[in-house]
Amino acid sequence: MSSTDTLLHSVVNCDRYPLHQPDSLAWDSVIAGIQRDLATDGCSVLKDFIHPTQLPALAQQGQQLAPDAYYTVSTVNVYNTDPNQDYPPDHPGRITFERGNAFVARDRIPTDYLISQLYTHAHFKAFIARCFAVDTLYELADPLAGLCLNVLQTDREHPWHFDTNEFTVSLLTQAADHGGEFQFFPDIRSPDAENQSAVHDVITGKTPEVVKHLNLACGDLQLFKGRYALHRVSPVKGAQERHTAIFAYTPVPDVISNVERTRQLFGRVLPEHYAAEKNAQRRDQLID
Ligand SMILES: O=C(O)CCC(=O)C(=O)O
Ligand SMILES: [Fe+2]
Repeated sequence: MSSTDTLLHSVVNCDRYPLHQPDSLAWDSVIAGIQRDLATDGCSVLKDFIHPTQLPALAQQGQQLAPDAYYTVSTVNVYNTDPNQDYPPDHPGRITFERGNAFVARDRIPTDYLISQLYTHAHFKAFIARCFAVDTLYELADPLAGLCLNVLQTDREHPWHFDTNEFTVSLLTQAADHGGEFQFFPDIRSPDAENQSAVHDVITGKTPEVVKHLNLACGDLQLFKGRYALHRVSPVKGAQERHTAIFAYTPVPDVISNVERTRQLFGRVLPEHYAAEKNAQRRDQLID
């Protein structure tokens, strides 16, 4: 077994998810199931993805990182745009929430931590790419985003929003005692249609029956189309923080987040962000 396979076997539950055998029949069959979930639900949960022997280390490394998160409570709308701009009266962009989750940036996460090893592993990236039916997925070139730990303390929530990134991959490293539930409405918008009235109804609680709920455990991996699904994490209750590793990949290389968003999420901006802003191009016309 090569050293990269040994690493994979020690971190991932390879009996169930044969990442070490790309293009094998077993690999294809697991991926076919995930693609079916993504097509029907916009989301797939890979239960027990992490090898059971690693769960204590996974949680403990998250606890070690959490104090390094950028803690701030901000007023946001679903699009993470300025809610005071000129939106029409019933536009969901006018509705605001308190965003209280905190991110640990990539440059604070040691490269030998489990989540770093996974994020950068060639077999993991190839597997995730195939799940989302793209040829290649790249790590962000962003020194802060790309790999983050999302920390939700007691009474904090990550309110309704869309992601900037099309593909979202997350791993629960510590569940809350109560609350902290992931909720979503898949494919509520598409690159050609915002579907604002449905968004408005979900975020104002008029249509609770259309919202899906996930029951995640430590070590479950979640694949998700977060640019088109409206989603949130409900308020955490009880003393234990909720932690998730967020792995962001893109189908094109060299992606770096914009200056404003970087400042909002991490409370700091690096020279790479300013440099990238000069060459920024939009890939769709969605609000954001
Ligand atoms: O922590 C989670 O489960 C979801 C995080 C999320 O939606 C995000 O980081 O955009
Ligand atoms: Fe999100």
